Amino acid sequence: LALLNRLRQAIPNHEFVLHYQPKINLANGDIIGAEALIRWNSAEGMVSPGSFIPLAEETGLIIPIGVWVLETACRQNRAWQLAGYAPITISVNLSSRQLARGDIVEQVEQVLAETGLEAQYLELEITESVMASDVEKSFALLTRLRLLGVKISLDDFGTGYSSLSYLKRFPVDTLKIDQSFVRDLATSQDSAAIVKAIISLGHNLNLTVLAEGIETEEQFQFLLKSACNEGQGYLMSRPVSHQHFELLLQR
Ligand code: G
Ligand code: G
Ligand code: MN
Ligand code: NA
Repeated sequence: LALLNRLRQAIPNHEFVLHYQPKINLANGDIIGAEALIRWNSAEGMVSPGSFIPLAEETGLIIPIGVWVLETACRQNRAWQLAGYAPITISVNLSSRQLARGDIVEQVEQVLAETGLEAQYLELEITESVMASDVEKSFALLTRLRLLGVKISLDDFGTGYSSLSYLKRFPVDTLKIDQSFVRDLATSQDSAAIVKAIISLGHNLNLTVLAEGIETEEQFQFLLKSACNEGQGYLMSRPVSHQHFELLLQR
């Protein structure tokens, strides 16, 4: 309860910040995007999203927090564009609860209008569990978001249990291969086979494929050879502050 009371105050107290992790074009190393990841700088120290996001989801606080994240991320991306950097896509994680509310399309439209960011430079990351909860409703909302021009990526892909027949007609642009498969690439033939299978599945469906959790040069080379399009992970960069990310854009 103490944590929950503090969490309620975190927005008014300006205790949240976003960190940004670059997404790289594996073939040429260009930064093509950034995933926004929330950090809570509470009076009692940093609290990891792994512990407060579930609480925020249970209590509904994820709704105002989600709006804050969306606004802050879009405003930051627009600021980088206005500063003259080559445009990148900003990716924001969405909880199923944010889709369940039903007004996510209006929220996104409003934030894009407010911040002046073009829809093509915003991507929403959802997990497979989102489509499992209410498929028809998720389909409808994601389709409307894509009509706005927003991109959709399927996060942690391979860990859920989505039917592959959904995927064929699911309104999605990118598959994000879950980091567990990437981590075990060198030691597990099964993981290597799964990664290759996801890449060819994605490409056959005309999707971009991104691998997350790349930590070693060996993993990087495997993914490059396997024609994975994009990558993200500590090998390239940890999630960093907006100031630090701007230094990465300058290189
Ligand atoms: O940022 P990592 O560093 O610790 O993130 C832990 C978990 O929290 C991940 O599953 C990530 O998707 C989730 N997360 C991080 N930021 C956000 C956010 O802004 N919104 C939601 N819904 N989840 C987030
Ligand atoms: O659930 P989602 O995929 O949105 O969460 C991304 C999480 O992965 C964040 O907690 C982020 O800090 C973490 N992360 C990003 N790159 C790496 C990496 O190379 N290795 C590990 N172990 N974690 C990573
Ligand atoms: Mn994510
Ligand atoms: Na993920």
